[in-house]
Amino acid sequence: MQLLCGSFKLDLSRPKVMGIVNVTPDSFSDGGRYDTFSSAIEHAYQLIEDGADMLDIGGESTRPGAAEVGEQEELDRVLPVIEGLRGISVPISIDTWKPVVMRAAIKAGASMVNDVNALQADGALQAVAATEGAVCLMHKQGTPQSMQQQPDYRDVVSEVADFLKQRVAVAEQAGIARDRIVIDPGFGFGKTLAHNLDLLRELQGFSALGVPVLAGLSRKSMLGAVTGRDVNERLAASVAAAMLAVQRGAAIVRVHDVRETVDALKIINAVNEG
Ligand code: 7PJ
Repeated sequence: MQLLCGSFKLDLSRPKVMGIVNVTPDSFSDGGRYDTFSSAIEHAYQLIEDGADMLDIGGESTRPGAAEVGEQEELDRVLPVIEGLRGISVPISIDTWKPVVMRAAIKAGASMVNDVNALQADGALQAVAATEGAVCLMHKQGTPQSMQQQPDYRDVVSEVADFLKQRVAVAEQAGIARDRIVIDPGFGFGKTLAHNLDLLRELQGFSALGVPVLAGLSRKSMLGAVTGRDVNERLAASVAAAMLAVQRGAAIVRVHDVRETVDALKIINAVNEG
């Protein structure tokens, strides 16, 4: 399977690693805008050196309980970073649900939109359809502000799959070809630990929708709930979860710890291809 991603063609016959680059001011330092910019650029180059196949750049935290960021603030954060990375060897994905940010980011050089809102905002389908970029359609229940308050499903696996199937159809109708679309069950987005574990256990079924599956489990609270570890001590759990996702068909894993994930994937690839 191949993913068309602007001028890139991603070969998904082997799982790919998407490295996370947050362009959000560090609340523990008093660094200004330039600090935020330069540490994001530095981090991006490090992730490429570590073996990232693509980068996911985000200017608004979508973690549970996080505050929304204004459109202009988000643009001011991410555009200089995307422009600053022009010419890098891997595709850049923009993590946003805002159509204005999607359009500007693609114009600045991004070739994929990673939307936790699955292009449901007004104008989002059109923003992606008007480009050659790829898109990741993610499931969530509720908003980042409220989603962990009371996640509720009859059958989480089939409800998430039905939603994604419908969003793929809507995206195709809007003119986004199937070979530009990725789906993601949205671990941690309006899900209890049990829901997240069900989704990971049954992840293979999502491949039946006929588009590549992306899994984002890195450092998430579900891993903390299982291990009792703080967010910065979830490396082993994150790598284990990413490998479980890959073994269940995930084509792309979205991770913070690229180097370690790439090493682990090399073992899987060696065994599978040996
Ligand atoms: C995800 C994401 C995810 C996709 C975030 C975090 C929260 N995009 N953006 N999938 N998670 N596609 O990284 O903990 O799981 S932000």
